[in-house]
Amino acid sequence: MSQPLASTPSIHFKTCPLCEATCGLRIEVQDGEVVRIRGDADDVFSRGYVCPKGASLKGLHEDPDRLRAPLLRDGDIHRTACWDEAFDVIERGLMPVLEAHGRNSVGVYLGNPNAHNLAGAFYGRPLLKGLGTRNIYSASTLDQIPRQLSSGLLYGTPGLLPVPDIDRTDYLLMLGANPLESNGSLCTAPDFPGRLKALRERGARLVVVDPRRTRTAALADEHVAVQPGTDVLLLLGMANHLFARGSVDLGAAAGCVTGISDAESLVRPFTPEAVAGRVRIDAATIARLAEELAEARSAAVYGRIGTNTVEFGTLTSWAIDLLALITGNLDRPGGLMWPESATGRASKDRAGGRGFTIGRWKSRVKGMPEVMGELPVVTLADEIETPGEGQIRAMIVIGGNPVLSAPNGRRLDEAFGRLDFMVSVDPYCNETSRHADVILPPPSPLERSHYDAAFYGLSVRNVVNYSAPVFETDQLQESDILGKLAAMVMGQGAKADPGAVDDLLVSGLVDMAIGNEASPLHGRDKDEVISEIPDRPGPERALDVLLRSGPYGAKLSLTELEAHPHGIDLGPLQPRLPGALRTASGTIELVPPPIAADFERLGEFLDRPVPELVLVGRRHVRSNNSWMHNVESLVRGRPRCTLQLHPDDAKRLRLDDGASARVRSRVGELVAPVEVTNEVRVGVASLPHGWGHDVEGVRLAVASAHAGVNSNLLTDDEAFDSLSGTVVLNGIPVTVEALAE
Ligand SMILES: Nc1nc2c(c(=O)[nH]1)N[C@H]1C(S)=C(S)[C@@H](COP(=O)(O)OP(=O)(O)OC[C@H]3O[C@@H](n4cnc5c(=O)[nH]c(N)nc54)[C@H](O)[C@@H]3O)O[C@H]1N2
Ligand SMILES: Nc1nc2c(c(=O)[nH]1)N[C@H]1C(S)=C(S)[C@@H](COP(=O)(O)OP(=O)(O)OC[C@H]3O[C@@H](n4cnc5c(=O)[nH]c(N)nc54)[C@H](O)[C@@H]3O)O[C@H]1N2
Ligand code: SF4
Ligand SMILES: [Mo]
Repeated sequence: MSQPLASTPSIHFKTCPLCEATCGLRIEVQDGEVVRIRGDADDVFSRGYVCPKGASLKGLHEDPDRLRAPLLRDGDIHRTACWDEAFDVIERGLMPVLEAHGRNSVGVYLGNPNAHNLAGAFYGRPLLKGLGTRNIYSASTLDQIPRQLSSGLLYGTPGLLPVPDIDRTDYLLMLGANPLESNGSLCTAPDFPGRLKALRERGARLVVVDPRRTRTAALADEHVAVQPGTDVLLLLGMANHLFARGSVDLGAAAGCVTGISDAESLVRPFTPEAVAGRVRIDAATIARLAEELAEARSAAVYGRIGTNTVEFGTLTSWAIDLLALITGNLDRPGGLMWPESATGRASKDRAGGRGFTIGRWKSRVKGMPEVMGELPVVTLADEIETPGEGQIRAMIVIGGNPVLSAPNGRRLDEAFGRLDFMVSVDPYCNETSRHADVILPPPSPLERSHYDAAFYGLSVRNVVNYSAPVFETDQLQESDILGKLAAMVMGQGAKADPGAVDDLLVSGLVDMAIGNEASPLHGRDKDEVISEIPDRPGPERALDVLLRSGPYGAKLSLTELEAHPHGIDLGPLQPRLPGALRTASGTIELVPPPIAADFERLGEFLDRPVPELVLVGRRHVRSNNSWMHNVESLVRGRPRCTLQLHPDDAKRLRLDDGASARVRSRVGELVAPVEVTNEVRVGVASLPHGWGHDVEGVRLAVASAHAGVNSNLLTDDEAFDSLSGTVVLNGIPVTVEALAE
């Protein structure tokens, strides 16, 4: 079992890996057990903030249902096995599928936790490369791909995601985000709630656009209750108004933009008056919001899930950047800015590159274009169900629970049940992994090291923080699990040594560093560089190479980070135009052809009648997508998986608070308890996702007792943003009726 690394009692500092906020935790350990978890008051970024999830890592670590050893399917049940046996079963089950049916016959699904651990950062790619399949799916097409795609098109690389500079802004227009529950996303800002309060205290203005009066909206100066799915029209109405008034000012971006007059022509039909009825916000408000944005000393526009997982997700994201640009707020302190991640590639300050393309290949059944090397989850069930060459017959699911998190969950559940072979890398036997022939469990967050490689690239300050494991474990580290799977699919057999993948990884990264003229390691002797990297197993060496060769390489290394357990603050965000641009022209290409083409869909959308009732999601600070419901302290209290309805809708539907309602959509139906509340606007119902734990075969004692229902039985796998393939999770037309006794 677990043992403390240091003698007891001891204090450990660790970055919380559960969400994007990267809070520093102070963990007190005695006799091999966690005594207390608090926020680390000395953390350079989070300064003591912690939410209930971070504080409950003890419960997660000690959860008896959290798997400590692999599980193997034995008929309808799973039995515990040793690691060697588990890899033997994978060798015998997976390799024949690859050999008989080719590389594309094995599909991969990567879930959200991959973005939150070093194994996902470094070992996913070798595994995917080794597999050579085009059937790669991830939670990204249930989430942020529209934002990445719009950045790819505008700036030449999907890695250049601008974030709102919330600590310095004078005006924040926030759409479809609820950081008081989510703690922020694509905008890493620990203590987001505190930062919003500080924003208001310094006299800046906060406007929240959301069909629900969330806790974030309640904190704002103004709440604008938009019709779900229509933010694109609201934003275009605002841009139209500014163009028409002639108050367009590109600020720092002037001189690095092409296509501004094309953009002006594209938005010309979308006057505030033309869009008002569809967005259900009056034209005067739309015009006023635009003027406020333009007149503020600095202003940022920030959109998240409610603007990404909608029918026009990519265009909404584009319109957000357009507004920032034409109000002079792109790349300006207090506006939208680009972080400079310490593990990013050091680059010479020279604009231009190869640009960004999508659709290099298409999905087999529906011909959906690849974006960033992956195919949309909305078509995963098609690829499993439809016979023919390239049909998916086996799946590897890593840190994902698509049965609960992806649209049309029932169909996907059945599709997984039909696979010839399935591997899950997951700490739980849950709704998805219960279909697996083999479940390989990674250790708990307290038993692994951590560095937020993904989220320091989306952060409101440039920071770094590395934390060592709190406890040792005799489980395989996730990097070894993925490294071993990578070696196996490359044909090295079940006894393959994952360490060989480490060496390959480090060698490749050193080659890149030496070859990059902007890197501090440029031109150095390879063996010499490798000999300077402390020899450690797992992802640490790779992380060290990236730190040493990155934009702050002259002053950073893993050793340096280890000497600073509360993190190192590298300062506020800095302007990066034009050097950061990677488009072929070296400019911001404001109207790339796919964006222009997508405007053709908008006409029909503008004229479409508003449905009587649409469903949106919601998050709660004690929940984390589908997987933290087995921690008692987080699910205690009133059930949270309720169907929120506005009192007028409840009355019309003859539903009282607490009644059971049947909800139907095009693809499915469910029964949920009704919560009548003014929090949602008329015509909008809300149900959180990630629930529905009462299915056969899961090992989730606590979660099953607080089961809730799976809202993704209602979301539709034929409703997606056609540019990015990202599913519509918000604004699903539904009907609701009282459950007949
Ligand atoms: N506690 C907790 N934290 C989390 C998570 C969690 O599950 N629980 N999940 C993490 C993940 S994976 C992510 S991606 C982030 C997401 O972070 P956020 O985007 O901040 O998450 P949500 O709370 O879902 O906020 C989305 C808001 O959009 C609103 N909305 C719905 N439809 C529309 C629309 O059409 N227009 C507008 N303007 N608003 C709309 C919803 O009412 C909701 O308030 O949170 C992360 N943090
Ligand atoms: N209706 C609706 N659906 C949604 C959303 C919504 O707002 N509304 N949000 C969408 C969003 S933004 C996202 S990101 C997706 C998330 O979709 P997924 O990533 O598919 O789902 P999660 O619930 O995050 O599941 C994470 C899985 O990883 C496991 N896990 C936890 N820690 C680790 C680890 O360290 N390593 C490994 N290997 N596994 C681990 C958990 O046990 C769980 O099985 O859901 C999407 N689905
Ligand atoms: S806000 Fe996120 S990072 Fe911070 S303690 Fe909570 S779950 Fe962890
Ligand atoms: Mo997400």
